This record gives sequence, C-alpha cells and structure tokens, in this order.
Amino acid sequence: MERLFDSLDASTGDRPRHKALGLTRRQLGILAGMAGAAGVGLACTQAQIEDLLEQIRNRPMRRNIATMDPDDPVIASYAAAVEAMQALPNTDARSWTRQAEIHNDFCRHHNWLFLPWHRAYLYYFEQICREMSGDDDFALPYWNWTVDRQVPAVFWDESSPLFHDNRTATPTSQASDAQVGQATVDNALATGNFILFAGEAVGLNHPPHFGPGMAPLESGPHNYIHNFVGGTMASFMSPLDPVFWLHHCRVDQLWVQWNLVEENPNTNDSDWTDTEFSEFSDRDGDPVTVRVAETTLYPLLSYRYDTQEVV
Ligand SMILES: [Cu+2]
Repeated sequence: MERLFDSLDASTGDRPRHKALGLTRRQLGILAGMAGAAGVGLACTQAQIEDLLEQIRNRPMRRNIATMDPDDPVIASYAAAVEAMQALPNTDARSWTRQAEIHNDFCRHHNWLFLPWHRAYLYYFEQICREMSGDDDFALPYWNWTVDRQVPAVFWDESSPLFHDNRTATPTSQASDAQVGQATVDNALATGNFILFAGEAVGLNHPPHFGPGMAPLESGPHNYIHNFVGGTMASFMSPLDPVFWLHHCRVDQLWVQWNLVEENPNTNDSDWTDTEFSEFSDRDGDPVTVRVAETTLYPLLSYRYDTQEVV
C-alpha cells in the first residue's frame, strides 16, 4: 500500500494518473480518499475500504449465453458495441477492424503466452464494449461448446451486427463430441503442470505468433472450434466474427476453472510473469502496457464467471 500511495504523488507525464496506475477513475478517487489529506498511507476510513471491496464484490459476471433470452440486455449491449465499433474510422484503435488487426499482427499461439495474451485481449475489448455500449456493467458472455454444440442462435440473425456472412458452419452444424465434449475438456484440465496445461515455455518477451508447442486445450477444442465455425474464424482475422470473443471467453473460463476452482498454480517463472504486451488499447483508445502477472488478477478484480463461487 505504501508504494501505491507514493506513486499517487509521482509525476506521470501526460498520462491521466488513474491510467498510470491501471485503475478506473472511480477506483483512483477512492484510493486518493484513502490516502487522506495528509498523504499518509493507509489513512482511510472503513467506509472507503468497504466501497472498494464492494466494487470488487460486484464486478460484472461473464455468463453462459445459453442461459440468456434473445432480448437479454447483455446481448443488446454487445450488439450495440459491435455496431458502434464497426462505425468507427480506422484511425481509432477501438474500431472493429483495428481490434481484429491486433490479433493478426500480435497474437501469441503455440506457447505459454497463449492464455495470458488472449485474456488481456478480451479484457481490453470488454472495457471498450462498456464504453461503446454505455453499459458499464457489461461483461462478455461465453459460448460453452462442450454443452451447446451449435453456434448460438443470436449469431445467425442476419439483421444483427452479430451476424457474420462467411461461416462454413450452418445454424444446425454440431461440433464433435470427441473434439469439445466433457471427456476431452476434463483431459485438457487433468494435469497440475502449468506447461502441460498452458503450452511450452518461451523466453522473456517472446515475439508475436508462434512458439515451440501447444497444450491440449489450444490444439484441441480451441483450434477445432475456429475451424468448425470456419470462414473468417479459421483465419488470423478471426476476431472480425463476433462469435470469436465468446469462443475465447470459454477458453479463458477453463483457465479460471483450472486456477481458481481446481486450485492449480500458474508458473512463477519471470520469463512468463514479466513478459509485457503493448499492442492493446483501453476504452478511450489510448495504448496500454500489460504485464502477464497482472492478467492473473483480472478474474479476481474485474470480472468473474457464473461458474465461479461467489465469495
Ligand atoms: Cu483463438
């Protein structure tokens, strides 16, 4: 805490202070109040601590899309955000095309950065969706293809921004049980070894694209669903299909399951924890730098899944 309050007073150049600290404006306001008028660390009221904890406790929930009606507010907010992002000029880092280009140019696959890179990608995309939809409680839904084997129905409505016109799957195509079923998923999660679960090790700040080897979660259900949906989803520009984000949310949810429900630890190798990504933009379209270690906190501070126990 002391270090955090010291940095409140540090010069941050042109960057808004809350961004320099990786906080929302509101969280910074609460923390500044906690620092107290005298600038003494931990000079905070019980009410201010309660307020911050309340925000974390009430963080938005990423829900299974199969539990939603077509008129669920989450689907309306998502459609509104996609439409607004598609309307932005390509000079704006939040535009639909620019967001997909982040994947094309910088994605990490076939190594242990696969999970944290895609988690950070979803996290900032979700923040942008909150900004573009005006729904500050928005959380991405996920598509649980283990149980629901068809591309969710709302993605087939041709009048919706969620439709994408070149999928090879049809509304009735069924994903294969052998590829995405419970036994396959259980098998991918069965190991307690981070490398076997997440992918082969690479050095600090390993460059974009590929590495020495995939774990079963990536090579199995993850790759299969990209090809099952097909068309754009089978390419490096796959995030142009709005269903991409729900597919990767399911992958992220399985990482949360492995960590927080089954209590397996991530590696603490500094080549992993200290790797940084600088290709993402925040909800204002400003560039951010993310350290892999930070991504492990997102499901505890910024969102949770409806499969996580509420503590
Ligand atoms: Cu993918």
